Amino acid sequence: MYQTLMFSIITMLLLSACNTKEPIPMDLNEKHLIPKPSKVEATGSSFEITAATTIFYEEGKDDVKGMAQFLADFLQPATGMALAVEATATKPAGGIYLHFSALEGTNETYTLELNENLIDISASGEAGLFYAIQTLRQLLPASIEATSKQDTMWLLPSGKIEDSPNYTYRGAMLDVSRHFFQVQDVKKFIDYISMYKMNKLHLHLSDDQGWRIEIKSWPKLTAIGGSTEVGGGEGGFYTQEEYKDIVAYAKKRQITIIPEIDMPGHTNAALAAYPELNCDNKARELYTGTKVGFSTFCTDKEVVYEFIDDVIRELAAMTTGEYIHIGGDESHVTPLEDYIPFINRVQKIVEKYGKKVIGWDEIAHAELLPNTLVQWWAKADNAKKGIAQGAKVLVSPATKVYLDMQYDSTTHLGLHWAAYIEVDSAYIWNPATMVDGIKRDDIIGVESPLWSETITNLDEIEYMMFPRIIGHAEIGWTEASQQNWEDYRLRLAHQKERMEILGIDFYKSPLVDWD
Ligand code: TNX
Repeated sequence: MYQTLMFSIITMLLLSACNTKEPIPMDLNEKHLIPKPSKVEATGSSFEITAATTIFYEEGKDDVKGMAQFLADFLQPATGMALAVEATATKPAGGIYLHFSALEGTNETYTLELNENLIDISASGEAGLFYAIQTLRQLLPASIEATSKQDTMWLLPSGKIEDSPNYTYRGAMLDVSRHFFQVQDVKKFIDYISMYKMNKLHLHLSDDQGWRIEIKSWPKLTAIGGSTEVGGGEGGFYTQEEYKDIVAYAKKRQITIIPEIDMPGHTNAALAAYPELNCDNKARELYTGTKVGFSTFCTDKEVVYEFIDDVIRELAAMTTGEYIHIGGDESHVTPLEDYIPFINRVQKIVEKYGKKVIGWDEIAHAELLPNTLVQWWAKADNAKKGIAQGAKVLVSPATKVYLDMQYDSTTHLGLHWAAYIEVDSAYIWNPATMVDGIKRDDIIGVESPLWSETITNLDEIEYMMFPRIIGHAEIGWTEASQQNWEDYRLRLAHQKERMEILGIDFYKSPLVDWD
């Protein structure tokens, strides 16, 4: 009797020791991360997040504390655990530890070291900590994305990840002019792109069909110019308060908002609101179709520049980033001899308000100010003209990154004037070798625009962006030499469950083995 009792006690002790102490083997290399990190070293064991796990942050560093709290908030819904967030002056023995350290690279560089007791997250800046958290997110079961408590073990494989982005500018663009999208949809878009370590959101705030940002000194821009959209719907606009809220929400996720006011073409909405911006002083009719290239500001009227000065002044005051986008594309009815001095003058207005200029590749016809970026979407020759003037290029070739391009001829949304872009085509290209004369050093980064002539709601946004945008994120982040389609398509398949749990309506390309 005594022996049997002792035996069962010992067995129970051993078993419970196994349960709590013996770590479960896991392989970090099987985690299928996107974007692929610079360096991954697996050590074969695992870390488990439990209710007892504390998230420590480096004492006295508010930025680090903010990220620690962000992580705790992220983990809460699916784990059902409100993890403690605590300051520490020294490296703790166990838990999750976020801190700054001087890493070689930029403030986006991070290292993530996981062993059985500790997850050590270090970066030289807040952005790096945020990206480490996004990686950690992909190391957890996909059910971490759920909005309610899940019954699972929150295990992460052990090892070390050292990671740093290839390009400093990794962005997406949302056209809120052709169809207007509510603040909550823009925030979702921000959530999605920040998951894959993108850091810029370019908002196309004005076009022929709608003016979408409140400008207090020219109120009819939104009252009239914001009152409709493609197809004749009710349109809409962001008040300055709403816009600032978007900027702040994005900033928390390490995303800079780049506002675009497209000019001198793509301006019908403004021309409908204020007759004096037209050469004939006659207000234009509001436009709800999808043609391009028919409108222009009257480039030799002084009131046009007073107007632009006011708009840029108000916009710059709400812009935390360094860039304002001035459009400049498809000004088919602005003679080149008017277009060039116009772009020259508008650049100076942007500079006066302390911001740098981005413009679509046509602006390279003008005299570019130092620091102006040329966004190459159509003509490589324009991009090269910019490079010849010392400008850097933002790479957005319509044939590769335009998210409004259809996947194939059966896609029910989108356009196909540039190409059909299947998931492989969106991934298999290199910005730095696409054409002769545009080299790695000329390029600041990559941006994927989603034009919204045919896109009317968040579901449709998701369907056109996913999964192509994930590939674009990898092109921006990962060294070109580490990119490989066969390897990528396997990793992409593993994003399926995560996208499903997030409620993302994505295109199930036949080129990917989703099951
Ligand atoms: C071209 S891209 C445009 C946009 C359209 C888009 C549709 C660019 C600078 N201009 O005005 O929305 O094609 O794909």
